[in-house]
Amino acid sequence: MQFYHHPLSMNSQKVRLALEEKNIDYTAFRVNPLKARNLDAEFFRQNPNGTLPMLKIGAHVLCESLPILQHIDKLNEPLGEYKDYRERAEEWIKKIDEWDAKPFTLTHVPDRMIRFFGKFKRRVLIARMAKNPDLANKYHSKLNSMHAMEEQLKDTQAVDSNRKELVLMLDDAEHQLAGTEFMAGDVFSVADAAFIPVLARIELLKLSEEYLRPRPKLLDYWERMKCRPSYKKVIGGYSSQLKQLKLVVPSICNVGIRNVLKRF
Ligand SMILES: N[C@@H](CCC(=O)N[C@@H](CS)C(=O)NCC(=O)O)C(=O)O
Repeated sequence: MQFYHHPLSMNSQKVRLALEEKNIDYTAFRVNPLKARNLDAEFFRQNPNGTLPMLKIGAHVLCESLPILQHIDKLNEPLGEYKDYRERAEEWIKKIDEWDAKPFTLTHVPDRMIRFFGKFKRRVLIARMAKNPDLANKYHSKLNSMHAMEEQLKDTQAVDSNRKELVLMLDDAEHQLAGTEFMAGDVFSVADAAFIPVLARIELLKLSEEYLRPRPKLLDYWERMKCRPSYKKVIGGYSSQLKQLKLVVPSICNVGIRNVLKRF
């Protein structure tokens, strides 16, 4: 099983947490979307969305985190007594998947940074289109989806309703955690693997005071989840500012140099 991911990609984190919690053997390949490696023809040909995560099982390729999670959950033993909570866990992973973290994240990232990486990505897409005519349509769709996201970010109502969706999901989680220790019951399930990265994203963006502090059950759950070896391996290892800088600064340098040399 080959797993293509990036440590800061929320959807990759969901899948990797599930793989770790289930003790499944996999080979991990890091693909850096900041350097537009997800747009390399070799990767793009297998996953024309150019998104992470991607899971390869022999010749079979899965490109969306929700079906990947569902697939992983069926392997070996279910997580804990997950069998008893299957329906609730399934509801949660779908609900979490429906919330698009991109607008929320991007509205908390400096504009200059978004413009810097966005301009580079567009140039890479255009260069790839010319070099790989067989993929031109797919690259074009990717350009369109980038454009749609930029428009969404300008639409304050859309951004606000995306934020409200998150608030509702956190309220539901608070309600759930008042009755159970984990998201789908009293044992760790795939619902927790999907939800932990959402909380990690809130913390990464330094928004815990606003979103987590007012929800005591959620806060307690979050502290418990951070003690798990899977969290420490998948997310905790990258949660310090120094580690994040180590991931992001070389990408900024790489993109800056390629912009100057026009190497896309
Ligand atoms: N619906 C997809 C979304 C995947 C997604 O947007 N992944 C982000 C990282 S978390 C990504 O690959 N971004 C780079 C890009 O879209 O170019 C899933 O759940 O797998």
